[in-house]
Amino acid sequence: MPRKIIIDTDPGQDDAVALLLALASPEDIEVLGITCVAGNVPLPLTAKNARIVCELAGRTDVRVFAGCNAPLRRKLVTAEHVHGKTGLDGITLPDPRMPLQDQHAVDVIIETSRAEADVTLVPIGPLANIATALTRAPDIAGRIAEIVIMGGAYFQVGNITPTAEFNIFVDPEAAEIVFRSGVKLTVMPLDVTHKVLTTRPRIEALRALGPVGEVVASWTDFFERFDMEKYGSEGAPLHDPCTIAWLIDPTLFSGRQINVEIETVSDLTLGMTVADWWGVTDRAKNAYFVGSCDADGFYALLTERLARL
Ligand SMILES: [Ca+2]
Repeated sequence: MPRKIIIDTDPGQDDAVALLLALASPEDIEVLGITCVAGNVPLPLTAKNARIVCELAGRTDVRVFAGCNAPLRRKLVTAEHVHGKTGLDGITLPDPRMPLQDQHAVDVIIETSRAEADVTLVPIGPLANIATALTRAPDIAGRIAEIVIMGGAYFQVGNITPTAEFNIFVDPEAAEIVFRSGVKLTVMPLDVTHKVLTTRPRIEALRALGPVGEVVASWTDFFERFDMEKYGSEGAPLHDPCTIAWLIDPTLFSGRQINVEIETVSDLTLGMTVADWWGVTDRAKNAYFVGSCDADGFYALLTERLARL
């Protein structure tokens, strides 16, 4: 039976690859809906980009919803410096023709979690939609099968500040609500995504797939310039697709069940995921925090699945 998921997203080129991987994998994943949030770029663009990606995948049947246009209590911070002005810079794709659904993303998350047994939420942007749903409808915490998050960092520390990863930094109060919700959590922090690098051979294999692979390669070509300059590595991390790859084949990844708390007060370390990797506190373990990945296996899976589109 495929896992029923809602992808909560702020596309973003790496979000787009995560969406494509999910939509290309119907035997493993049933996408009940795509809920959009403000993050990498403002909400009107993330809601547009999600539909561009659905149309690229030939999946105009998937329903796309807009959600929170700002973090719970803070001004939105965006990341055009990484993703470009549109969020999907690197190649120009047609404007979407499929409609944005009328319903608010938060209502969709609540209604779907109540209606379906065992829904998995996959947030790959800031956590405003998920936190708002959990706050407004606390009963859904006991019904959600799992939340699989791209966010946070411990050994890699931070990417938007010296100590914080972007998704958590943008909305630390929302992250705190999610990490304290009691729902089963799996977290893909920078510690793992920085091991999933867009090396030349991996990207050329994707580019050779045809039109969809060429689009993906154009996206990674665009954002890896920024990351390679920043990190001096061979290729850039491909963050968000780690969540979907984990749902398809968890044996590619390994991590630890640990306590993770979110810093919401300090100016210096705001949005830090304080991860008790070494078990030095007796705080309750609340998250499976992933630390490593078979990167070649990840790219083999991604290439095999995107070849279907
Ligand atoms: Ca994202």
